[in-house]
Amino acid sequence: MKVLEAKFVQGFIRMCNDGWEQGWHERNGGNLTYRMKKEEAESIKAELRTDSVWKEIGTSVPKLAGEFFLVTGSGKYFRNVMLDPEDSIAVVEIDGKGECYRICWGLVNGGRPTSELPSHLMNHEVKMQATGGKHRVIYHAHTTNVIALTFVLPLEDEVFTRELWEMATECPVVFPDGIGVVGWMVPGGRDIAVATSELMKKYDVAIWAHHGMFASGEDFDLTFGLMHTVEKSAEILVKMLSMRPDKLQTITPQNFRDLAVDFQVTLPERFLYEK
Ligand code: 2HA
Ligand code: ZN
Repeated sequence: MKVLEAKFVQGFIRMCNDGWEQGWHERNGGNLTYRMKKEEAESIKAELRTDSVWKEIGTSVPKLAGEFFLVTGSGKYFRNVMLDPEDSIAVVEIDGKGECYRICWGLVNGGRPTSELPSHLMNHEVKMQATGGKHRVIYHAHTTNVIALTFVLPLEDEVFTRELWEMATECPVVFPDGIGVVGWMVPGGRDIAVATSELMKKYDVAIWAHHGMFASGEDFDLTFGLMHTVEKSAEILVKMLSMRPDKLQTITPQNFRDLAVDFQVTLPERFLYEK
């Protein structure tokens, strides 16, 4: 099968465009990676190169040895992915040790996989283990309202989780485990990758202060939907805080406990503190 005709490739391209249309991908902002199923990699094998050079990932992901990923390119614009996918995205293979990658398809005009490859791959490794292989998508976006909130809320998992849960009833059902937050760090390197992947052991979402968000999920719909839900809730919080700094009424800790029973989710008590 042609790479561009494969359903997972079309889903990937559509998600890039969805993110662009949301306004989360100014210039070359954001990145997306997908861990391919064995049969998906097999289905496009005829079109994959095996002669490109192995390059260092910049970190070690031994559990991802031999996996194939679909990734956005460094310096590439989400805005262009739909128009020219072969220029903007790539299929990469991880070597037998989990230390190097090589480009097997795409980036036809040159370039490298996303600058956040270390963070993406470390998150993939953690989430693959934590979910028994179910999670396949890692998505990084520059979500406007979440970024704005990192200037005015304490950078604590409990505060972000609780405030975002309160802004929309669906939130505790969509992300019952909560949200992690890392303070400002230099992007692109191993340190921020380690900090983010630590949070991903507990959560499906991590916020990078003054930068954006990382989300993990099983497929494109769930992962985009998660990012969208968190950012929508952040938008409501920004609007609420702009109208008046205090709430006249809200969803209470007991309301959350009642919701948890009916929707059969476990909401950790550490997020249901008295204010
Ligand atoms: O430019 O979003 O974090 C890509 C990025 C880096
Ligand atoms: Zn970024």
